Amino acid sequence: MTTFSEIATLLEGQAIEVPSWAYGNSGTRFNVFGTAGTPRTVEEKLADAATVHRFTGLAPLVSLHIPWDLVDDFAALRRYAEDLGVALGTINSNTFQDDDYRLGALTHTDAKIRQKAIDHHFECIDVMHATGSRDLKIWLAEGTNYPGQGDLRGRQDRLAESLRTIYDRLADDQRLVLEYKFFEPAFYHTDVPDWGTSYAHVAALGERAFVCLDTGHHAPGTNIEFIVAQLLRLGKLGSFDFNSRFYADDDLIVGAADPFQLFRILFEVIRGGGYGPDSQVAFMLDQCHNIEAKIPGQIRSVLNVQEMTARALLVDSSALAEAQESGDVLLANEILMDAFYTDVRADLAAWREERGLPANPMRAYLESGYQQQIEADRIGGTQAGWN
Ligand code: AOS
Ligand code: ZN
Ligand code: ZN
Repeated sequence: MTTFSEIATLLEGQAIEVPSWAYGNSGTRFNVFGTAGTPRTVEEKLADAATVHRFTGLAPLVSLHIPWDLVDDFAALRRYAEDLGVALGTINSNTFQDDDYRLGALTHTDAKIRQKAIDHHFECIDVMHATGSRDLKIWLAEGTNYPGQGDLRGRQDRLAESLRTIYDRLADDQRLVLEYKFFEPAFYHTDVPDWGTSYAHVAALGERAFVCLDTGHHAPGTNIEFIVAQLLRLGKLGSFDFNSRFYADDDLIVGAADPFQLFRILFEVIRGGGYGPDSQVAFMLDQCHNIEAKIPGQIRSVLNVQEMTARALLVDSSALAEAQESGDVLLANEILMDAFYTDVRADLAAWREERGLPANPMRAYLESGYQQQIEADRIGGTQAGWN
């Protein structure tokens, strides 16, 4: 059995990217609840994200969404973030809130609408130059609701052409990550429904195009860690959108619904070389805190990722390989489960203290007075949300 002290240094440098929209209001189509202290501006979202990083040491990057986080001067926003101790990360495009895209954006039959969606991505790339972001993340809400509504094949061809135009606009140090989702908002077919479709497109684009795996975007029962292993094997896993789900795309706190699944995913990430200083994989959260407090919700999330990373690092990989090769089914399973069942919370608390971080970031935040301060300060204005 590997011990915690053997993996302690491997936990250093873990960087989780938090989404700006996690700090704004969100909800379901039934209601969006407002909460006291919710940011009104991008700067206030960054301040909250920087607070998560200050208490955990785990979240040095903030992912932005265009147009929700549109500002006049992104270079100034970058300096503002850096002064707070965080950097601006992935830029997310949005082709799902414009009436023009009712029947598609990058796949639309009308060349003018396709060009409008392409131009939006060009704008995102301009933002990336100012923010210093590496990744352009594309999630498409495109698809159809009824059989026969669209030409499935023609839509793929138009998508490939639009993606090519966007990809060719990227600078040499920028990447495109293409997210897939099996349904919603379209209910019959989705144009990028699965990792295979995303892989086919990014493989055709070139070496700076990758797949984004959102853990909530699969049919129930899907073996997500297998997809992780396969994409890493192919060199095409670019990023995660971590969250957890009970039913569909629930966007709940990562590790809340199924910590064992998160452990299995992280084990394959480590096994496949996706973890550590040389990794190409961005560990993003894609979550919404509809009813719970948002900053503690994000603190809990990054701690859950760290905890399951530590447990996955504890797997005795040489003993596991030996058991696998000798065909010892039960021993191999036991070795994996031993690591999963190891409670690392006390070790992680000590690890944090040694590094000048609070042993219990959640409690330290609640006692810090930050929440009371933002609730007192953020009066008036319009609270940020999915707009
Ligand atoms: C939508 O279901 C996806 O998960 C996207 O990543 C989405 O764009 C994100 O939640 C907000 O930008
Ligand atoms: Zn996502
Ligand atoms: Zn989603």
